[in-house]
Amino acid sequence: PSTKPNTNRSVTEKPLQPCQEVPSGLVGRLLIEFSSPMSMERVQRENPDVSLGGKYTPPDCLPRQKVAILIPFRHREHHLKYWLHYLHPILRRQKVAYGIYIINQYGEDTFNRAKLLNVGFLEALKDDEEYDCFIFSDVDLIPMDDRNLYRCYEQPRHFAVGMDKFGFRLPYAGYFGGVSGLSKSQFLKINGFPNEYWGWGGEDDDIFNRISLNGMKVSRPDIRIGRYRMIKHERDKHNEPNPQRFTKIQNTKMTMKRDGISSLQYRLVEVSRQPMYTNITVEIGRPP
Ligand code: UDH
Repeated sequence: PSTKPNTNRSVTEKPLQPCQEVPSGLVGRLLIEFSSPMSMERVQRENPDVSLGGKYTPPDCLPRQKVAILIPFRHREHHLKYWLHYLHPILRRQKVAYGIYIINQYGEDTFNRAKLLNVGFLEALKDDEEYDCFIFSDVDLIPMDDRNLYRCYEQPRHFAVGMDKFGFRLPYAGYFGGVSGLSKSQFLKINGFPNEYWGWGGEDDDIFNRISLNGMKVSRPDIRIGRYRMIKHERDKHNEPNPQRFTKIQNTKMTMKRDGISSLQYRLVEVSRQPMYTNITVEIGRPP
């Protein structure tokens, strides 16, 4: 008979237990900086347990949720490297089962953050129908504390409560920008995000309105824990402030029924699985 040790987990080990509500390996406050150069090779080297497409599952416990992290994107490769460098290790310590999806707007027409995120919701579910939690993150926002747990909650979650550019304070009570998260059912209850906000601004307020109008309430981490660093940048081309945003957010109650995930139209250009993320390039049209 063989004397080799039995390495088959199912024979030698107890079945996996559910992951702890608050994981034990968290470190708390983190040092986040963007001055040392970053490369995708380094990110790959330091995250060997992330599998193709930017997927990860904790090896030592059963995760309670499956989280798709969706990032609206165009021409921000430099920011993406830092985001992946910081977030993969944080999410691993948080014992999250996750996949990272970059939703890349094709062409040079006006940017549309919320429509890209709607696309991300459907495309992530096409990739893996088991996702039950969706976290929407700007590519330039890094959490400064790993106790800010990237998962879904009883109520829609706003994670980015204290950004450095706002003096680590919530800029206004109804702010829902930067990083947010909704369960699949919360997202569907509000008919997803609006598709009709072209250019910068307003779409996050519209989402906040959708949540309130549907009888839900935003939940947030403690201000001391929900701190973020933003990578400094100039305004992008083709993402000018949208002058219609002030009137549009007055009309969410009327528009949300027809404008949302139910009315989403787009043309998928390419899905490409990179080692640290899945890239989804999509044509979403242009403002009328
Ligand atoms: N995004 C892109 N490419 C673009 C535009 C936006 O990837 O061309 C994504 C990216 O994930 C970004 C998010 O959309 O983090 C939000 O866009 P933003 O970073 O432009 O919005 P923010 O409010 O900045 O952070 C507005 C411009 C501030 C200029 C300040 C000059 N000092």
